[in-house]
Amino acid sequence: MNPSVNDTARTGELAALELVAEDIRSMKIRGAGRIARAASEALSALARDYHGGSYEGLLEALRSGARTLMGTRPTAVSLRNALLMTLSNAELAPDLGSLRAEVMERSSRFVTGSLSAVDRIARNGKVLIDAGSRVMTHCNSDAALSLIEAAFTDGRVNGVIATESRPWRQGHLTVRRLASKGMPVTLIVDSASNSLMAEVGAVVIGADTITADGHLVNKIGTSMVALAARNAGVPVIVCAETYKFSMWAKKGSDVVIEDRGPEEVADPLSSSDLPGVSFLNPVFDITPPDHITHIVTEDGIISPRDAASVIERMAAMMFEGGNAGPASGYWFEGL
Ligand code: RI2
Repeated sequence: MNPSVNDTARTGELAALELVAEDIRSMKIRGAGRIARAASEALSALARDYHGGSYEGLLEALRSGARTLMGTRPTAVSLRNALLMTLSNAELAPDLGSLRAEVMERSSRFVTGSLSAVDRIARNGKVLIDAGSRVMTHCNSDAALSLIEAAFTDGRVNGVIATESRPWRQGHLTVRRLASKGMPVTLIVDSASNSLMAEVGAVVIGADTITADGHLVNKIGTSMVALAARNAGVPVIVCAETYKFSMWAKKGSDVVIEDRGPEEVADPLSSSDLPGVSFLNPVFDITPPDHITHIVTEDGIISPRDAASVIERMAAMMFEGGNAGPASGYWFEGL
């Protein structure tokens, strides 16, 4: 278990993975599902391209790569689950060839499953939208937009109000995508969401993390939109693949909320134009289960109160019969 740290092949392969990590850190790759798939594929590429020739060397490179990827963005549990689903128990493979094959196979299964989960969420959840509704969405979620698009095709959605989603303005991605599909779509600033809530029949949003007690961690501003929806009696539909549920967070405050730089808030000024001003840039917030009507997963529609049962099933699957055993612990030490 002591591979050479000077293994140049290994260094090269980790350099490729570091580029993916940097794209995730800088949000060139973003969205809870996309970062999960990119991270899993980076481990798969590491396994594929490893030329060090030693089983222990590949194991250690994968572990180091997983730690690097895990350190990119702290909030979305999709990232941690993707790494574990790609690696968990892979170390039981008896030799280098089978370890490589096992990691590549697990990654491919994760990526395929993740993409098909988005389609299944759309199919499962579109029935929750009453025919001819206008809906509101916040930020840019592949899962939420897929549901909205499926409901539009069925005549359930007749228009979308999309928040800008400061500071990154992911709402621009949302309106471009929906408009390109011929959907009537209106862009608003985040602070207009309460004023316009009376005009919508449902709020449809994505998820970065769901805790065991049913709290939703999602893009900053989500809790404000959900509160406004609850006050107006508008249902809040959360679209979340099962790997967005957290085995590590019993409650909302167990989730680390990512803080990003002041330049994202100060924009279009520069923070140096504002001497004496301090900045806070939390990019996610926590919505309580009472403000969520439904969570749509690839396996069906649940109440936020049933989040723990999704987590139990996922843990049982990940650790084959619910028995994590010492083998899976290998990765947990690093993640
Ligand atoms: P999908 C995004 O985070 C948003 O919070 C969005 O709701 C969530 O990921 C889910 O995205 P960011 O990466 O997986 O833009 O549904 O910070 O696409």
